Amino acid sequence: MSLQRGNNLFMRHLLYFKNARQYGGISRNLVQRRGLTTTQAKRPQSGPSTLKLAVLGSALGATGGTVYSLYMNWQDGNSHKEHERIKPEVIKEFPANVRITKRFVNPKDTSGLDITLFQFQTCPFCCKVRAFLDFMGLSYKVVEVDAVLRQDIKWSSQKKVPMVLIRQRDGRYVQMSDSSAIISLIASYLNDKKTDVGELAQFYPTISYFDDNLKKKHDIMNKYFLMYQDHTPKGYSKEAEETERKWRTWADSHLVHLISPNCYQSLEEAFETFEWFAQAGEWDIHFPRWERNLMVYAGATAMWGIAKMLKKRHQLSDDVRSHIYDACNKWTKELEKRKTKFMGGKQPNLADLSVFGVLSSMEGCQAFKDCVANTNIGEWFYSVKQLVQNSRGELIRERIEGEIPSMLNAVAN
Ligand SMILES: N[C@@H](CCC(=O)N[C@@H](CS)C(=O)NCC(=O)O)C(=O)O
Repeated sequence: MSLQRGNNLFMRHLLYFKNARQYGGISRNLVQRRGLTTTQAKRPQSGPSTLKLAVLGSALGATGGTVYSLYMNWQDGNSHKEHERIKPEVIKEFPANVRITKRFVNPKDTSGLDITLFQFQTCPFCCKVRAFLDFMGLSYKVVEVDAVLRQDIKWSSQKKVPMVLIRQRDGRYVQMSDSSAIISLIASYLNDKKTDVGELAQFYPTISYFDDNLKKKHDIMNKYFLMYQDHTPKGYSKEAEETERKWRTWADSHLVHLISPNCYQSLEEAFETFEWFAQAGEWDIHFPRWERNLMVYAGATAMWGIAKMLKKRHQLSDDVRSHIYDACNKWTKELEKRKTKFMGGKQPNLADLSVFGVLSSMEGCQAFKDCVANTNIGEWFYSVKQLVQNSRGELIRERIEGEIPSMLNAVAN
């Protein structure tokens, strides 16, 4: 769009320049300013003065055009002020009283990154981020946030998870929200470690806009774009980049909206789902009993209600399973068409990791079991899972004393 706007300005500039020469408007003013009469000006001119006038006219035309362009640019440059554009937050010190619940430590991680992920274990957006961090073999800390009370993100103005704090070179921490922006930021850094992660984060500001219903919304700019600058990875084609972006967008704009209506379609399924969340999120050991139960009962009831609303919003029929089966089939058909194991070819790319992450959020739910039984998603899903697990760091639980219940070890795998 900016390119088009630039072209328009260029055309306007050219037209102005052309008009000034053709109709002599500027030249006439110049003549008057220099104290000549119009009669004098109209006198037949000898060769050199006509040329001089033409040159002066052209110069003024060009200057006028440039000033006009600059004015238009200045106006365009200010138009964004109708909306906000907020840079990522940078905080001086790691927030006090934040409870790190676990760490993944990979001795092979040479990124030098110090990442803390604030998450809900089974939130599809958080699962996406973890799938990416694990696949990349990164070490990171996890703060399991209580979905109801959210004590561990009280310090933050940003109330959604996933959110990360990443240590910059100057020792401060840059805060990034939105699963796709987090993935793009870290992937950009891994591609070119020379640029500080805090500097790269500036490419992902939050902007506000108005949706179709004139409701003010916020989003992160460039969230599906990697900032390669001068270091585009070898063998990367425009087509591959675009395909990756397309399916990453699909994971966020379509696939993810099928999760809640499927996992909470009845109150019974909602409780079952939350019991799986409690198990996967290790709520029994991270939170007191009352808090764990509050999360299960309040969460399941709330989500059962919310899922009905979401079903309507995303125009899903009562047969919600059919929509998620369609989505799984769409994905596997695309792989068949491409004749590749993964969307990234022989290895998963960010689209594979995003789709895998979203689906893994419901791995313990009936909805996922039904997807595996009724579509071909299983083969691809378990291949990605294997690779993600193979490159994941070692799990170290921070706040657990005594023996870890065996069921939790099973969940970690
Ligand atoms: N677009 C965001 C969505 C994040 C999001 O909606 N997270 C949910 C958890 S699954 C949340 O924190 N909701 C709390 C709230 O909306 O207050 C992303 O990709 O990270």
